[in-house]
Amino acid sequence: GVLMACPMSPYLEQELDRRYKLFRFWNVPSKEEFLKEKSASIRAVVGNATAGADAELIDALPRLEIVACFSVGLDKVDLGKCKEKGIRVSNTPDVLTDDVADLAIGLMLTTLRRICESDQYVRSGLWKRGDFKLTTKFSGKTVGIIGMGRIGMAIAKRAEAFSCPVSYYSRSQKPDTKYKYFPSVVELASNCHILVVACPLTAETRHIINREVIDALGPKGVLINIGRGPHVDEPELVSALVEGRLGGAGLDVFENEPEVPEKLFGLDNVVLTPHVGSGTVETRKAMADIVIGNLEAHFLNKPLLTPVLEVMFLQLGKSA
Ligand code: 8YV
Repeated sequence: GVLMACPMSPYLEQELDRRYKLFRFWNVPSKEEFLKEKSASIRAVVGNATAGADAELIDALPRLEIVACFSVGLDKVDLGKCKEKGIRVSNTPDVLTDDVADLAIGLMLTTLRRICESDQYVRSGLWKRGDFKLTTKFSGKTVGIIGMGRIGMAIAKRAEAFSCPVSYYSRSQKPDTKYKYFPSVVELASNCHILVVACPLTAETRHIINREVIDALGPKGVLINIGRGPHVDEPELVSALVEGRLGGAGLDVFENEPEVPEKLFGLDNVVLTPHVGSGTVETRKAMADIVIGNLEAHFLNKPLLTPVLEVMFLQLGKSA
């Protein structure tokens, strides 16, 4: 059997239903009862950015062999536990990179050019009473990126097309990029106009955007978050925006989704989207096909299409 942790894709559900005994974890009347009865028949968990496989779930599933994520982010999977128990893990990299980078640029444009607010201006008839206020130029603004991985690189490439000087912070300097490296987030924030969070969520990157970073970005600075909500100390962000200590924000992710701090709703220098970075028909289909491909490969004893742990341990110079 395959256990899907939460709803994520009707197409994926349909395809998994055709191939396996699919259990929908969100539909079971009692998770405890379900695990008592069915745990021995579950060999795979399908997770995403909302729910995955934490230590408790992994321990409750003695026959678990693979956690196949319908996401590139793995923060809902206890990777240490999976490694310890020899459970394979896969994600959906690459196919979503363009969409997430597109949305990051879209948030920059909509925040600086106030596109949502000006759309409202037209719809409400206010245009008839006078022209919309002037906004802020995007082209040429300095863009600082936290995390120069696949998504960070794709954002950088796009920002370059808008003549934006790009700099970045990551754990280590990338030998193969021409972008300026800053060894700390505060230095990066002090030296850019638009700061983008594009790194994985880990214990080290939790609240990587804190009061000090927000102050370094300053009243003309704009924060873009297409990573994870917990990258940001949200109450600090909200008070900085409310008090005008930060210029604006374009946010696709939040600390406690789908809850969004209501104080943000009244701010016109903020653009809010409901975690839709990868949310296109094309990309969600491609992500689902990768999940299916990984499960099929696994049950045929073949190498996974997009393995996670194997790759991580190779990078660390260890064997999987
Ligand atoms: C999804 C994501 O929103 O890839 C990620 O890390 O956050 C997303 O693509 C989510 O997993 C869709 O269910």
